[in-house]
Amino acid sequence: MVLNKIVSIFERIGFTVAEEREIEDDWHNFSAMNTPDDHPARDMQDTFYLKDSVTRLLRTHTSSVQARVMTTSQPPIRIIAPGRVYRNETISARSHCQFHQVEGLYIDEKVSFADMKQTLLYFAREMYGIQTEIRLRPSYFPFTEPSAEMDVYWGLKDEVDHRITKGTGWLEILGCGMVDPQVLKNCGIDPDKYSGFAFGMGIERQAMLLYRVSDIRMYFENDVRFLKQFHSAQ
Ligand code: 2NL
Repeated sequence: MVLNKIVSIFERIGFTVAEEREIEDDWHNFSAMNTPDDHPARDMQDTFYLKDSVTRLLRTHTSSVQARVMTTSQPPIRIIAPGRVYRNETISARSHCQFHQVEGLYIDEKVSFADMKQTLLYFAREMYGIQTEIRLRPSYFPFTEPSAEMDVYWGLKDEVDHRITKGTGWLEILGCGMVDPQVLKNCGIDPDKYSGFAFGMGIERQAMLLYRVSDIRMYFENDVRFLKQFHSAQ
């Protein structure tokens, strides 16, 4: 199973799994993560709110898990948070309103961007093969600064490779960055003493790449002819 594979790669380097509720409040999902009140992600169009509620919602990412860990413990923190997340989106071959995500968080004294890059290179090589090359492109997330997206070199062996990499040979697999000092402060961690990195990835997306599944909707239709092709390692 793809999630088990991801989890065991990070467990080998000292990360532990953290799990939490799927129904969250807007503070843990958005405010703690530096997403202001007027941010479009908070809109009803993008987020499922519980009936007659303006504060209770289905979590849109598992950062809320990490917000809970940060507010209840002090560094060193080294966790991965897998779980189901929800977005109020139009369903297509590439995106669904429910999917699974793994986020990671590492906070300690003197954690650097180089630590992040080396950790994610290790992950990419364990996941996609020991020869895998990565590149980091500058990006933006409200909760990290600086932020980046990581691509792996997929190659251009056939027509499908050309299509999924848009002719570049590179494929985006995750987003990452140094935790914004304001996020640490929001959660009661002293940003003058501690720094950290975080990352997030869609699990269905990793599985689509590993097994060359072309349509994310296949995961939720429960067609046994599709599901039978995958056997859990445990
Ligand atoms: C993506 C990008 C990301 C994070 C998630 C995070 C969590 C905490 C603090 C700061 Cl507690 N950041 N999470 C950071 C960068 C990217 O996800 O593309 N996910 C599917």
